[in-house]
Amino acid sequence: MGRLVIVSNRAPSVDGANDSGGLVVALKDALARNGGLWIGCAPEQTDTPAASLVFHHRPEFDIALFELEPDLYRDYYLGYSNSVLWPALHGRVDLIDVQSRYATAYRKVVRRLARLIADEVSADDMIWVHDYHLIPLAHELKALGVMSRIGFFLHVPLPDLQTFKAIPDWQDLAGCLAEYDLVGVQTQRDLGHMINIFRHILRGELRANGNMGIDGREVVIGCFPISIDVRGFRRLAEEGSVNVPPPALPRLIGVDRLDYSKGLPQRLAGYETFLGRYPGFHNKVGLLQIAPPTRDDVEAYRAIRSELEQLAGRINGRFGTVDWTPVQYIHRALPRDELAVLFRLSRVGLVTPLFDGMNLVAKEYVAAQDQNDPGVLVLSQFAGAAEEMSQALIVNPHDPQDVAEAIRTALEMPLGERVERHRALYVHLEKHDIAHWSSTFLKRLGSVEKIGPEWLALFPELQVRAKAG
Ligand code: ADQ
Repeated sequence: MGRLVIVSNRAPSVDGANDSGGLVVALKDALARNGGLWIGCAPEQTDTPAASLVFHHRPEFDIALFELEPDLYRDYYLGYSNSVLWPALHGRVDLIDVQSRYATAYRKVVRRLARLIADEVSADDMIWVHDYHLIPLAHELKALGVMSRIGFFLHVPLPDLQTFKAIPDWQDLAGCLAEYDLVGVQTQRDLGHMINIFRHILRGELRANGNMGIDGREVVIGCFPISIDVRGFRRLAEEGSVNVPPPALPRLIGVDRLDYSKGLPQRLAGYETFLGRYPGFHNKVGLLQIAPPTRDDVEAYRAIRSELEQLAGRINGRFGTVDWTPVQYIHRALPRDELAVLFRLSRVGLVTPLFDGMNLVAKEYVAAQDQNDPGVLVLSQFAGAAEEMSQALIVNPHDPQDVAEAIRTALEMPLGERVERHRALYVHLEKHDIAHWSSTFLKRLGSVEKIGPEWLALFPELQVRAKAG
């Protein structure tokens, strides 16, 4: 049996320092089983990148880093990945910044990476590629004769056909996506979009078994909602909050990367409407918004930062008093254990993205709650998580009145209803945690029909680079 090979833009750190939560937790066991390998970009760029992968050994798996020149990395990562694909996939076609050097860099990086991987993998290894930074990888690997099963998971949304077509290389990109043996997305919503994209752009046919027939091949597609280590996060919140006093006023909390897809200005507008409409809550509630800046080198991200600062200042100026600051705004990332405690001690979790693949904060907020006195989740209908979490208060984040009413409902919700809603959400999450997500995806990928190594032996010409396992 071959190895599991994970490929993502960013690899886990070599010393395990950033393991907590997220993908590493999900994949550690599967990687450890067969001497797995995780391939990702080196954290630092260099003018003289190594001509091969740079290996580091960890007890559970190996990490192989590929090095890139600073200019190439910038055009591939900040350029094509985050100034073309990210806005397009999040429906913000107005923010797409088309530069031909971005697309060139993207394809160059993926092609270079494919060559490094092809030298490393065997036909019976299973390759799992993550996210929009690396969409053409299967195409490049197959061109090099790699025979392994290759799966892809898109963490962000897949938009509808018309929005997808705003990406300058849309036909090409759809073709690249269809070269994977398995393509996974977060939600039924995105699965529907994928079927439409394959149908209209590639003349794909939906088969009775749910797969797509494209160009004489069968592409397995599926919806695999990502989750968190639910029990682990609950423990973190429980243990961390012993002896921590609750906040002086009931707290609303928002935790997000500072990104235009997260709907932060709209959230503040909803809170402002709430305060304007319900003066009885003045001095009786506070909003804590934690939003560390990301991708600061991209103009759209600088703009959202100053917009948010202005809005928070306006609300505090309009409603604040000497003793009361309605919005507390922190620009830093906080350690996971601190976040878990803050979630547990907040009466309302505000998760109101305009478009989000899943949104793990929604799941972390629920996992962190005290089941005997839980808080209430206010969740955008446009977060992937809304498909699974219908017991949250579902809102339209574009409508400040709707958000304001949900905040009031959440603050006034009786204990019995809070407990009931939370129980339903928690029971679902506990069953559908991150381990469930990764094992479902890998089982599906493992069951994809491929030519086995015994057949390869009979056709040596197929083994261009498929070294014996
Ligand atoms: P993101 O957009 O980064 O990821 P989200 O799911 O909201 O995703 O959060 C990711 C993690 O970052 C969470 O664990 C959260 O606690 C942490 N985080 C956010 N803000 C933080 C802060 N201020 N301090 C510390 N930690 C913070 C993409 C997609 C999502 C999808 C995930 C996983 O955009 O839709 O859910 O991948 O697939």
